[in-house]
Amino acid sequence: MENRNTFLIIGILLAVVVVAVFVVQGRGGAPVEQALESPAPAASPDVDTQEGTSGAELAMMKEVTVEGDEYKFSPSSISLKAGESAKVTFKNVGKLPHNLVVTELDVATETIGGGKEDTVTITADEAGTYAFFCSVGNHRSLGMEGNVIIE
Ligand SMILES: [Cu+2]
Repeated sequence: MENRNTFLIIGILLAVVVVAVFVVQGRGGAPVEQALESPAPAASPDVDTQEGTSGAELAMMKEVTVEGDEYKFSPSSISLKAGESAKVTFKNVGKLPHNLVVTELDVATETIGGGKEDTVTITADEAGTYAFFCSVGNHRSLGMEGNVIIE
């Protein structure tokens, strides 16, 4: 009978010691340290995008819009300086198909229907006056012509 009581007391003491060890460990600073070690926010990516040289050149390129209608261009002249390039957007504001052609400068838009547009680049090398016109049917003789004037 005494042996059993002794074992019981030893068992209870062991249990108390185990619980005490758990409590002490639970108070350890480990969780706090982890909180302090949260990763630094990732550096924001460099948003300073570099535009290619071509982008910068396009931005500086002169832009001209020419409207085509039955049977005229507006404006009917495009002025450029020699060595300059221009982005020419041809808008067909009429009902019939039209285009814009500069034979001498080797430039031609697509033939486009009413409401459509097409863009071409004209590079002016030599000074001079170069006719542009619509090559559809007899549109040129009906008035669809103008001049690219390079100075
Ligand atoms: Cu035309």
